[in-house]
Amino acid sequence: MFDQAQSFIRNMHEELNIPHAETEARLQSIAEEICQTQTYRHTPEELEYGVRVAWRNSNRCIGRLFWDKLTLIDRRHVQTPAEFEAALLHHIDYATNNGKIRPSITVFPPRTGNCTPFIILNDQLIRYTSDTLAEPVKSIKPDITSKFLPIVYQHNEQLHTLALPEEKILEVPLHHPNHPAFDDLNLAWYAVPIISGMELRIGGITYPCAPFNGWYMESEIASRNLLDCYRYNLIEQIADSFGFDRTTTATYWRDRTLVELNYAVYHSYKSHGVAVVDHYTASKQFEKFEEQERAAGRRITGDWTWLIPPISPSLVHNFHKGYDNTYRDPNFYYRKKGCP
Ligand code: HEM
Ligand code: NRG
Repeated sequence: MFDQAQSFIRNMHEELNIPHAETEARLQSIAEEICQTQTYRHTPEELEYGVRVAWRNSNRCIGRLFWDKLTLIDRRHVQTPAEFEAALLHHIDYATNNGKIRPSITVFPPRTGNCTPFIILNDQLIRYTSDTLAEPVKSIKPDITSKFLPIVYQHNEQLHTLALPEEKILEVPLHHPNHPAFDDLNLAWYAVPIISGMELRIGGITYPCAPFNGWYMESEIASRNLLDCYRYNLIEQIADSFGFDRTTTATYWRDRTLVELNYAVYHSYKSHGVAVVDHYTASKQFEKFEEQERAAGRRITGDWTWLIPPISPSLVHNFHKGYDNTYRDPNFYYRKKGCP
């Protein structure tokens, strides 16, 4: 643990131009703390820098230009389910901000030894129910009828559920500026993606519960969530609402549906006052991030297979270059399934 702590503290102090004497003193105090307690506590400044660099190091994320604007909500002191639930609802409120979404992360207590105070089983705080998805949840809590999945979390080996108050969840009705028949499908998506199934690692400390959010890129909803055949699988209904001829592939009805749906999602979020980015702008922002990192003397890492957008990938610069997919800490990792 000390080696990882040392590497984190040295990088941080070098980047922030902290005097050498302070670095040595901090390392000495961490060494003593680890000797006495088998762990150490990040200062609020270390935690803030750590979460921001974890985002900067997220190889699959095209949104990293804004890495140093991430808001940290420090909830390492939370002990009871009531405090935990209040903190989750606060995150939803603070991040949503009536549509002017604030990239934020709430950090709950770290793992110490074998003890994990809180973990969330949902992969995002806000997710829709469906008949099949709702079954396992109903077996735990039969009275759940909400359109959103309850949050299921573990605390002291016990499972708890938190039903989300619907009025707290901002949603965007989907419409197409030129196709009223599309509006009649009455589709909608939630405003804020809040990833809750990943653990955060900083300087040898693991935070198994640290939900974070930014805003959506339009293609996450339009190209993937609504069209993937193993997701909502809506390509035929949506193509029909646009009036495309589905009798032959030669009409390009699938491709045209994908483009028009991305256009509809983007304009629906914009006209509803909810932050969203189109894939072309996101890619330009990522190019700027690459330049910024180069200028700061850092080598950027990335995962090409995730960085290219699932619409017109060859029209953006990412497609035409390679990325080094080495994982550097601080970073976010999937928790092993079934293992706190
Ligand atoms: C993945 C965009 C903010 C960390 C992604 C993906 C997109 C994206 C498009 C790929 C998702 C997929 O294909 O399923 C954005 C945008 C943001 C943003 C537009 C707006 C600010 C953030 C923030 C963090 C973050 C604030 C962390 C503090 C990640 C991570 C992944 C990811 C860890 C990989 C998730 C996984 O492996 O499942 N992001 N992101 N992003 N992003 Fe971001
Ligand atoms: N594709 C997923 C969300 C993954 C992360 N995307 C972001 N993250 N935009 C989906 O729900 O469609 N973020 O922190 O903003």
